[in-house]
Amino acid sequence: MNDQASSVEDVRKKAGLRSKIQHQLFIDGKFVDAKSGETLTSVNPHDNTAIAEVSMAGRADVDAAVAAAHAAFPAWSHASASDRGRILLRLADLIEANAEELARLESLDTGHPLRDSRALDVPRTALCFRYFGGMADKVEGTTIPVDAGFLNYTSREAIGVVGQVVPWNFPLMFTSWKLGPALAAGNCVVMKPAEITPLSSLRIAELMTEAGIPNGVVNVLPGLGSVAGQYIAEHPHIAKISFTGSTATGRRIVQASAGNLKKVQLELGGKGANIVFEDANLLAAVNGSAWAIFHNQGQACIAGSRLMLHERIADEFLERFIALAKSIRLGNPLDPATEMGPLTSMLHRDRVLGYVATASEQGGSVLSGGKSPADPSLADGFYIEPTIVRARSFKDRVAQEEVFGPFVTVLTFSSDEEALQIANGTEYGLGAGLWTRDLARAHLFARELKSGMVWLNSYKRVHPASPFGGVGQSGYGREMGFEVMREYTQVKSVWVNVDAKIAPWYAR
Ligand code: TAP
Repeated sequence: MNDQASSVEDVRKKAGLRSKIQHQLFIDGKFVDAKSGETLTSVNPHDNTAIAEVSMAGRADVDAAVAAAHAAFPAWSHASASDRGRILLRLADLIEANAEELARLESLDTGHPLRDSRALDVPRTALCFRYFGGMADKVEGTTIPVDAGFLNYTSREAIGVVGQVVPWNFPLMFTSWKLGPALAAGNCVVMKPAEITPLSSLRIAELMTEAGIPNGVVNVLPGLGSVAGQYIAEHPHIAKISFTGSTATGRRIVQASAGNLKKVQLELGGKGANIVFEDANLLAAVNGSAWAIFHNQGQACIAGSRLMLHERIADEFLERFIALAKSIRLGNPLDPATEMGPLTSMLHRDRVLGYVATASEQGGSVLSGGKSPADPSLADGFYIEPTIVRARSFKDRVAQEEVFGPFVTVLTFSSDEEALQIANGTEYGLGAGLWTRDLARAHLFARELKSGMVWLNSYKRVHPASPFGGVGQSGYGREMGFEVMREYTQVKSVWVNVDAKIAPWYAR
């Protein structure tokens, strides 16, 4: 880390933040130090300086949070659903009232350009809490026609204490994706943000208190995945875990959860196929494809990281696409003119650069980027130029593995059959998209793509009302919409003998 590290107060002022940067664990409605006293350093990815020393949760802190959540559960789960909803609606209003602060904090901690944090992360976070605030009293049971004389009805009940592990790529937005539905359904939560990006989740905890969330209902524990995260997955008194992150860690979570047969929901990696056909509107496709991969420096599970071009338009498309990539403005995330910031950690920047070498080793060619920018003002940050690599085969590692950076792998095809074979030729199945004017082809691909989400003539659209999740090695379960309410509730079936005529089974 750079030695120019200054005090958290200096950092706060320099970033234009009015409120204190919260850096302790949030347990039972209070901000507290970790029992061990240990901390981890949150780093500004723009210049590798320290932002804050953040308390680091250990197993004893997880135990304390689980106990607080259990104590809060009976009252929270039995509260009127509209009262729970009202707190989430108030939180959405508070997020909007503090929008600029939250946007700056998120940009400081993650490297998201401020224009993205302002236009996307913060509004989407408020939208998500508002959607699930409205959802709280819309979760209904059913009545089921069974044997004569019986009334059979179902109700959806909260599961209990749920564990949530949030990744570092969209920490603010994913905090709302996880907390919104869990709380609307009446669960209590023990959440671990990623060790490198804990600050916006802690600020949300603070705003939740202001919105009126009872103590213990939400607990936020920054800490290491291998310690606090692993223990949340193992914990015998946590009934469900919702995880977003890599497929490798997802497998570890499943193993750890087996001890008490936790319900598991996994949103894992992806290798999105973004297919441009010969009849596409090229201008729209070039712009949409750049957004698909370069937004958030490509650190998105649904990134369009395989750019598949029909061979007839490939040259013209690439000429325009490369020109656009080269024109993207890299810079300090807190500068509103910046269009691409740094990657979120040094380790991850190095991991992504490693894939440039991998591409060349397998006979691929770098068409643009592939290195850190020459600009000396960015030299201490974790920047990579928008990178376009042409692979030799769709079986090459850069066409199969999730790179998770501003790194797109170009592949070409000559027929619809070949396009489908390439698109479905990975272990992942999260998001995919296509650009075409042919309606029948568009819907045929929508049906045949092995993917949880498909975008036609657009890419990477998300909304709290629309189910989000994958198939294959991209995980199981769905976030968002009515679907996610099934994930955070369990069904009870109640039988009532109204006037059933039951002949005695043991007639005497
Ligand atoms: P992961 O290790 O999967 O990290 C994601 C989250 O899981 C973090 O909060 C992490 O905590 C936590 N975690 C790590 N080990 C854990 C364990 N044993 N039990 C419970 N939680 C655990 O990802 P990474 O190493 O940061 O990134 C590696 C690759 O994963 C990326 O290159 C990318 O391909 C993929 N990734 C995908 C996503 C999405 S949205 N699907 C998000 C992030 C990364 P700590 O960070 O505190 O260790």
